[in-house]
Amino acid sequence: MLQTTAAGVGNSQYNGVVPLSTTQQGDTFKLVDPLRGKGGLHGGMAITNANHGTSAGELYAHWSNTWGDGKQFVEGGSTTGANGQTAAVNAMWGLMNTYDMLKNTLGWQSLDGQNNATYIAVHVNTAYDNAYYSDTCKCMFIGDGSSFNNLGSLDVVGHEMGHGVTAATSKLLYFAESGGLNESASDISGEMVEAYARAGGTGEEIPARGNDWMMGTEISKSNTPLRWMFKPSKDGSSPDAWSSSLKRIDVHYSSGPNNRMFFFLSQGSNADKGSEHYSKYLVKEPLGMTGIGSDKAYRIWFKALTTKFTAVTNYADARNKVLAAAQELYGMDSKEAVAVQRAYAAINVGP
Ligand code: ASN
Ligand code: ZN
Repeated sequence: MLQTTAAGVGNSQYNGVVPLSTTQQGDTFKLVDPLRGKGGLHGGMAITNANHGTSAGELYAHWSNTWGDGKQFVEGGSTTGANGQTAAVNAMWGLMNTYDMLKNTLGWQSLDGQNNATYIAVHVNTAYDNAYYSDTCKCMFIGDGSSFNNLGSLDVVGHEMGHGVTAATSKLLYFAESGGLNESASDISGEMVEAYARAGGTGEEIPARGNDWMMGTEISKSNTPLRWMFKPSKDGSSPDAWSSSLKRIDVHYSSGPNNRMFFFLSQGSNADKGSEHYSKYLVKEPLGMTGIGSDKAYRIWFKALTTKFTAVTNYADARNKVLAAAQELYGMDSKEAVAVQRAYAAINVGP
């Protein structure tokens, strides 16, 4: 049967009413976006319904092109209907914005740079409190949450898609320091998606402001993020700076110093951010520095991650390669290259 692209509307849980591209077949609409990514299992970026199983499940199909009620999925259905589509809207909004951010700002197509479509399965398992990327299917799985809200916030989807980019490029091993950098690459991705989407999702630059520099604020039921990029130690487990014991801790904690480096690179290390919520955590570093903004910071980071890092890149190697990327993009003695050195020095890596 003929399939056509149809404009749809979704009621998301965290971002209000959002536009969606859907695929119409007869009088059903699937959450397949043929405008973003080619091929794959579904012929475009798609959201599937695992329906509480652990495999990716069936594509959503529905009689209308209006999706979800914007409320947390509860066992057995959505809060006002029986379809649980809000989780699919959340996931598609994150997926669309990640795709658009990478393409419109960096010219990077899909996760692998080759524009191969990916998809996200929602309602994975029962009351599942996690989300993850699988390099086997090159797709993502998102839980409904139990101690968390639905895990499909912009930063979490951007984080998981970031794992797809890393898996297709440097392949940073998921343990020791390379694992911390892998996790940090995903946290950076999550925050850049958040900033990009909040600014309208169409620009060619990542705005300097707009994201909260905390991972998972919205999915928390107590408004407590999973990670604080500007002050990683606020979680009680992540160090703020590199040390030789970093290689022995969980990758979700050894990501902390690099997250903080990226925050400094983008926003600077001085408490000059007026009323923004993180300003109170910005102490003047020994190497006090001015940020270069998220757009430049992310271009530099992304170039290093995708063209210079290897599977065994550690913090010292990352510092040299991020610096090389800054020098290639902006010049040997550019202020951007100096900012990279200062940002890494501020987390105890390099001179
Ligand atoms: N949500 C986690 C992550 O992407 C899953 C994991 O531990 N790999 O980091
Ligand atoms: Zn991760």
